[in-house]
Amino acid sequence: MQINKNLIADANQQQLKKHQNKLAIAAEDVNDLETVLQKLSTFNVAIPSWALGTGGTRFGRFSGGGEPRTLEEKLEDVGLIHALNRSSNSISLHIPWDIPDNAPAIKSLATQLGLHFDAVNSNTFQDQAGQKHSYKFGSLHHVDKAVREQAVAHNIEVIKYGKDLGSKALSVWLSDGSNFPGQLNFREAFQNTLESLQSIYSALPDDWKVWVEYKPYEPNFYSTTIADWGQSYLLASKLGPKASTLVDLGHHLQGTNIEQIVSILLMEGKLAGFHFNDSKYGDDDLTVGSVNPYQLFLIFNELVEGMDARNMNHATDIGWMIDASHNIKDPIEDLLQSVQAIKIAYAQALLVDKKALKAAQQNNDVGLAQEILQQAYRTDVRPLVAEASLRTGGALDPVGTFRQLNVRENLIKERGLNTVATGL
Ligand SMILES: [Mn+2]
Repeated sequence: MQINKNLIADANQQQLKKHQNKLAIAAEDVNDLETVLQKLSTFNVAIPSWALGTGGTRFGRFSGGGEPRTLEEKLEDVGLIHALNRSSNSISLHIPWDIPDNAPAIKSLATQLGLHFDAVNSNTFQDQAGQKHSYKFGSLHHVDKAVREQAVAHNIEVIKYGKDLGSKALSVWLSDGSNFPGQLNFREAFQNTLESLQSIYSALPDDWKVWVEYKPYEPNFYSTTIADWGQSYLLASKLGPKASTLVDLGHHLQGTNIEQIVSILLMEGKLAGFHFNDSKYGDDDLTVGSVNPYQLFLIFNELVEGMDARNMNHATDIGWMIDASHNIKDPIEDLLQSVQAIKIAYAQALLVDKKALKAAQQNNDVGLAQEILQQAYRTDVRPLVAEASLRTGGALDPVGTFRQLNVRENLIKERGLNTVATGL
C-alpha cells in the first residue's frame, strides 16, 4: 500500500491557514528561519525493520492488525512513514530476521519508495535453527574459539547482505556477559571480543564502518562484556578509524548523563550514531520523547554544538536511528511520534543562542546559562517542524494524517487482522 500524495495535500490544505498563523508567530523568535527549515528538511532518521510489528515482552505479545508479513511489506510501511513525514528515508535491517532473499528486487522496491538501506544489524544473541554452536554463553567473547569463529562468520555474512543492498555500516550489539560472579574472566572476555571484532573489521569494505553498541545489563545480569561507552570506546580505538561507538539512549543506568558522553565521543570523532528511544527504568524502548523530552533536548544541544565544532553535516555525518518497539501502540503511529519528537528536539537545539551561552559559561553566569537553554527548550517549534515537512511534500501533522487517512484500517483490509511481523 502507498499513500496517494493528493490525499496528504488535501489534509494539509485543511490545516494550512491555522499553520501559517502559528508559523508567523514562531518565526518571530527565530533568527535564521530559512537555515533552520533547511536543516530540518534534510534531517532523516532510519527506521529499524524490527519496529514495524508490535513488540513483545517475555510475558507475551499482542499483535496488532495489518502487521507486515514480509520484508517487502516492512519496506512498504517505512515508505508510508516517509510519505507522511519525509524524514524516514532509510531502513535498518536485522539479520537473520529480515534476510533479503532477492537483493536486487528489494533494492529496487526501496528505490521506488524513496528509501535506502541504513546500517545492517547482526544477531548473535539468539541461536538460529541449524546453527552448530550455541550462544548460550556468549558469542564474540566465548571461551571456545569455534563459537567465536561462528559468530564472526555470521557478522561477515551480514556485511555481505548489506553490501548487496548498499548499506555502509555494520552495527554490532552483543548480549555477551555473565550472570554470576566468577563465571567469566573479564580480561579474557574482553580480549576475545577484541580479537573477534578485529576479524570482522578486516572484512569490512573500504567505505564501511562498524558501530559498537554497549549496554550495562540484560540479558546478562552480573556483567556485560561491552557494558558502557568506555569499553566500547576502548574497543573502537583499538580496532581503528572505521570503528566507533554507538549510543542507544536506553542502554544506560538510571541517572547517567548521556549528553556528556555524547559530547566527549563527538570530540574524539568516535560517535558513530544513535539509537533513539525513551525509558523510565531501564531499556524500556518507549516512544522517543514520551518520558523525558528535556533529556532529549539536552542531548541534541550537545550534538549540534559538538558537530558544529567539527564542521560535521548534521544530517549525514552521524547514523540516526530509532531503536524502539512497544507492545501496545500502533507501530507506525509510534514511529511517526518518535521521529516528530526527534525533529522537535533538534529544532530546539538549533535555536539555542550559542554565542550567548558561551559568554555565560565564560562568565560563570550559571543562571543565565540555564535561561538560555530553557528559552530554546520552551519555544514551541512545532510550526517549524510542520513547515519543513510541508515544504518537502510531507504532512503538516503526520500522526493526525495517518489517522485521518485510515492507514491502519486499509492495511488490515489488505493484510488481514491476524498478521505477525518477524522480529522480537
Ligand atoms: Mn540499540
